[in-house]
Amino acid sequence: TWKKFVPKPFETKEEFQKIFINHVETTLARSLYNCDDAAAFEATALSARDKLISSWNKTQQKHSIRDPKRVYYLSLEFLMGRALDNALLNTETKGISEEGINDFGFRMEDVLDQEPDAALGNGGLGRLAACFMDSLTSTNQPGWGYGLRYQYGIFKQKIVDGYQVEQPDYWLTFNNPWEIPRKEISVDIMFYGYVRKYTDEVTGKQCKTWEGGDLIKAVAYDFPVPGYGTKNTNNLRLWSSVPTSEFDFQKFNDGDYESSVSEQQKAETITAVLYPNDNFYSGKELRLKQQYFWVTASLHDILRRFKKSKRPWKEFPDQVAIQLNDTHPTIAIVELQRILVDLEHLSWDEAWDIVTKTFGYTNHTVLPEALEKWPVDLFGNLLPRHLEIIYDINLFFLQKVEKLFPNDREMLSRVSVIEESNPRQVRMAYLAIIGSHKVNGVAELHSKLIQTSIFKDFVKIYGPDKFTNVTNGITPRRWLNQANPLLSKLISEKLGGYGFLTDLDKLTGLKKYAHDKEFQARWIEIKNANKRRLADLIKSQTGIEVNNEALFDIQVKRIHEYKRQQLNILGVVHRYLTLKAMSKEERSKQVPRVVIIGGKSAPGYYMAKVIIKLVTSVGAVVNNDEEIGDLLKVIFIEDYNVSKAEIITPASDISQHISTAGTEASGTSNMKFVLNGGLILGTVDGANVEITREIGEDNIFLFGHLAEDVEDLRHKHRYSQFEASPNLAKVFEVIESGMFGHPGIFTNLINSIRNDGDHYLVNDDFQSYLDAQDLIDKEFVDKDGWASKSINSVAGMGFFSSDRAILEYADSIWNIEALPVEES
Ligand code: 26W
Repeated sequence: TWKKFVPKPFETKEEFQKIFINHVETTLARSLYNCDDAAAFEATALSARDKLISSWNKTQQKHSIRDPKRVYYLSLEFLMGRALDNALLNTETKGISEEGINDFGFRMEDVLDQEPDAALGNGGLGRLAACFMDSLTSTNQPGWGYGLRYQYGIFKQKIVDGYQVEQPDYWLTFNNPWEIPRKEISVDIMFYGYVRKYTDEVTGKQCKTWEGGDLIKAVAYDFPVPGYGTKNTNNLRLWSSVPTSEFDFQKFNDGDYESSVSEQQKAETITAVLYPNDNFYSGKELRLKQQYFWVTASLHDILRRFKKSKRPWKEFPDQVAIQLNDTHPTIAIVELQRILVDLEHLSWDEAWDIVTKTFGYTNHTVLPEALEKWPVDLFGNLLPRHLEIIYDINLFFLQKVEKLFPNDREMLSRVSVIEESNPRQVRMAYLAIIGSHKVNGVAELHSKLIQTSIFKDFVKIYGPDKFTNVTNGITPRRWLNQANPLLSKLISEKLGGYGFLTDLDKLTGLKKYAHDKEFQARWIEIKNANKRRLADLIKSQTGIEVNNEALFDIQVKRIHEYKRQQLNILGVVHRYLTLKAMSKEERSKQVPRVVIIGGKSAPGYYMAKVIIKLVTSVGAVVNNDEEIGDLLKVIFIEDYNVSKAEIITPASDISQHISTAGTEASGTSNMKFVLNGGLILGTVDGANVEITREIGEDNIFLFGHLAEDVEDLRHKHRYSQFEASPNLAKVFEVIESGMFGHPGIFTNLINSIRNDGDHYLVNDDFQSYLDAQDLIDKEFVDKDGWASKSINSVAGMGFFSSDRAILEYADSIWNIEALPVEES
């Protein structure tokens, strides 16, 4: 029968080798004798992909038959990183495939290293989406991700002369074994055009239609998302723009063949490049085009699937939940309303009821400069009908507000979706709130802050139940099992297997070993091995050898003033001055430190680029000071990305999460570092607060002012003289003396603190920061004490699994249920 010819996904080393060779010889048209690491990567990936596609098919079939309610996660960013190691580990075939390729003379490490990162994101928001995809599958949720298939991911960072230089990340140079092009799944998307009124012949009603615009085609590419401990495989669908096959025949006939083709070529620019801003809004038309293009293609796909079920429209929210990852996909609310009213001819109220029951909105930032606002003219030109619908949504909303708060005109102008500024702007966050049934922040403190500050009026209008918190999480598959196989193995020995990878609360079982000397010794040995792995990376990238005994102090994240890498490096200068002032004898008693900083600045963010230059300049002096030697090294890690994070995260003794209180919505790398046995130096901000609650306040080094103090401090800065904390004054003095190169380079950075209001409270928190660092130096000397803190911390991290986060969303926002595909 036909079944005989269906190749079985491999389960043994020999089966793997057969499939591998088959891919080398037929798919790649090579032979084993002519197979380099790159080809070995491709063949291994294709073999793993075969396995995933088989479970992907089973999952999608089951979903088609059972037709459960599904969630669609709309995110403009998915920072997936590499996929091969993750796929092998999640399907529990890494062992056999490793043995398989070893026989052929390959080393797994080198093969895995061939894969380019899928870096389709900026930072926290994009990586969260990637962790959520892993957890959606691993907890068997019927859920898809929808995003854009950028041809260029986040730029690659080079350091030239101490400065950041950006290079394009064209990640699709070689075949991408993970993507399945679905050229047959395409949607035509319109831009510009005009709105036409007409009378419906049957009902006699006044209707509107949008027409006459430019058309661009969206084509689907599917990426299988493997889960751990499940037969389910979910789908991530990314859209790519291509010209429509339609042709401007007028131009063609006029003999202007070339320009009619080149017009069409412009289509491809829509998904060409990821915008590299993190937490900073810049109102570019192309960005709005990306948003509409992606949202519309995705909605079209979702509606097509719903229509197959032949259910009435009012059942749509029983079948479909759509989550908006920040405001970037907010036009989906308007587009769904447009489809239901203009094309499906539902009444406004029926349509709006469906819309609001369908959407949920997650806010990821309170920074005012990050909030999306589109100029009304730009918006109306590109999407004329959508702007009209926004006006109507706003009108009905304001009528409701007026009823609730008669005579409060201030309130009306405060909450209006249209900001009456010059130019007038559409406030996307307000639109997202009005069009959703739930709005959530990403950590307790953050959720409380948005309810009492930027969205305060909306809490009054809708009541508190519409607003909720879902604290972020991270996937323990990638961030423990994959990044730190040694620790994962040790834990599995103590807890009797790898069950903690799908039930992270099991980690509490480690508590009883926190003071066990033998266990501590193994724990420390693993930390040391991970530090050596990072030291090798540092050596190969910078040529600098670091002392493995030193305290590894790491801050890796996007460079941003609110994240305060400037506080870190100014503290390093203070440490350097302190060491220089010591006698030889005193110096020999100090704890050696390697300070590691990494991260990208947005290309147009001047101050962040100055901070990078200060870090590299301080490094250039300190690292070559023979008197200091191993006591202090300052390393800037070039091009921080997901695959480097997998090496960096397990290697920290201390990591820094030192944002000005109230500015970091959650942070997720804080969770990754603690899960890998590093301790935190942090402010009382974002998820640091909950981490403290879960692991105990003795296991974290907190410092600095609280969020509730920030407003008063900023106010004070405006009205009184700047008084530098004495230690900061000394640091400024040596920088200005030229100790780290021409001081003019750093003038604006120093001025932002000294003369321009110190918005991020660097001076206010400086001494408290130094005190916390002193405490760290003291405690690090007690190796066993440190190890027990580390073990107890890991034991308390169960809460921060992204599985927990996904189950909270599933329960309280999406109302969906797990649907596992059983073994067949
Ligand atoms: C429009 C420009 C823009 C681009 C990206 C504005 C805002 C963003 C993101 C929402 C910024 C972001 O990544 N926020 C981070 O989200 C993480 C996941 O929830 C949190 O852990 C971080 O604290 C937050 O900064």
